[in-house]
Amino acid sequence: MRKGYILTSAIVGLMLLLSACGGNNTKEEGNMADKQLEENSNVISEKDKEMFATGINSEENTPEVTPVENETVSETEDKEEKPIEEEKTEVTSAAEEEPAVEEIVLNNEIEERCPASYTYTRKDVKYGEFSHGTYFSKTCGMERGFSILLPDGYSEEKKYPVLYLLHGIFGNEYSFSGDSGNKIKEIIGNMAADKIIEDTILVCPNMYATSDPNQKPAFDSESCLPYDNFINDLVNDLMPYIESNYSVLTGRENTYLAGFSMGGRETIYITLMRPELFGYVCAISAAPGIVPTTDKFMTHTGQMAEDEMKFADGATEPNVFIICCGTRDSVVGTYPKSYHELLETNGSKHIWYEINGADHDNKAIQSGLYNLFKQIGYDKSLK
Ligand code: FER
Repeated sequence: MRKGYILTSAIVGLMLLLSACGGNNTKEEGNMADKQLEENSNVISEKDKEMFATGINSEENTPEVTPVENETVSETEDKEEKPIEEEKTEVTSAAEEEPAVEEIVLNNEIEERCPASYTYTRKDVKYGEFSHGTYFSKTCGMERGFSILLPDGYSEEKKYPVLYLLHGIFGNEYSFSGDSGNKIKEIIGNMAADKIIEDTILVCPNMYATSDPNQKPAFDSESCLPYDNFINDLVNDLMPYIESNYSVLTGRENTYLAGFSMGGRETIYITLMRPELFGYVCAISAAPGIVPTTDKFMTHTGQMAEDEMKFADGATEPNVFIICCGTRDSVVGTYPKSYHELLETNGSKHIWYEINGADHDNKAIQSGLYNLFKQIGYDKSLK
C-alpha cells in the first residue's frame, strides 16, 4: 500500500510541479523565451530556469500543494493509514481559513515577510483583472505589448497612481500576469482595501527594447543591450502612452517603479538616471551588471563605473528607494548587497534589507512589493 501511495503522490506531485512551472508560459512568447534559454545557455540548471523572469521556485512552491496529494489515496487503502484522513481535513481547513487581518500599524518599519493576510484572496475584496495592450514604440520602431492591472471598478471619473513593474531576464509582459503564485493582484487589492494605498494601476511592460524582432535575450553583452535601452522606451513611449490612454495621476509622487532581478537591475539604473520621474522605487533581487563584474553567467562591461553609481549632485531623489534580496538567492547572490554598499559609499540614500530564507523567488517579490506599498502608504499619510 505504501508503495502505491508514494507512487500516486509522486505522479500527482510531478503533474502539479509541471503545471506550476507552466504558469509563466501562458503565451507563445513565454515559451519562446524558455526555448531561447535552452539554446543560448548550457550553464544554467533546470532549477535556475524556473526562477528566471518570474521568481517561481518549484522547491518553495511544492509544499503549498502537498495537501492535495492526500486526496489521491484510494479507498482500498490500508486502515492503518487513517491518520492521513485527519491530516487532510486539518490541512484543507487550514488552507481555506482566512488569515486574521492583522492590526496594521502604519509605520515606516520594514517587515521581511509579506503578511499572509495580504497574499490571501479575501472573500470581501474585489480584485482587478489583467488585460493586454499595445503601443507604438518610437525607440524600437515597432508596436510593443504591455499587461495592465486596472483596479476593480476602474473609472475615468477618478485618477490613479501607476506602478511600472519590470520582469526578469527571458521574461516578457506576461511574466507577472501569467504567474498567479506571485499574488500581486491580491497584495495590491488587499492593501488598497485596507486603505494603506490608493487604488493603483499596475503596468507590466516587455523590457526587451530591441528594434530587431529577431534579436533574443541571452547571457552575453550584446544580447543584454535591449534591457539597458528600455529606459528610453519607458520614458519616451510607454509612459506617455499610459498617461494619455488611462486615467492616471502623473508626476513623481504618483509614479512608482519596481522590478525583479534583471528588472531590479534596470529599476536601479533608471532611478539613478531619471530620479525626478519616480517618487517610490523598489529593486528586488537585482541582477549583476550595473557596474563591471564577472559572475557565473557572463562578464558584464557595466552600465557605469563604481564611483558613478549614485544620484547626480542636486538631483531630486525618490522619497522611497528600496533595495532588497533573499538571504538564499541562488541566482544573483550578494550582488544586491554590493549595490547597497556602493550606493552607501557614494552617499546615495536608500533602504536596504534582506529577506531571511528567501531564494530568487516569489517570497522575495511579495516582500519587496508589500514593503514598497507600506512605505508609500506611510510617506503619503504624512503629507
Ligand atoms: C546575470 C545573472 C542574473 C545576468 C542576469 C541575471 C544578464 C538575471 C536573472 C533574472 O532576471 O532572473 O549575470 O546577466
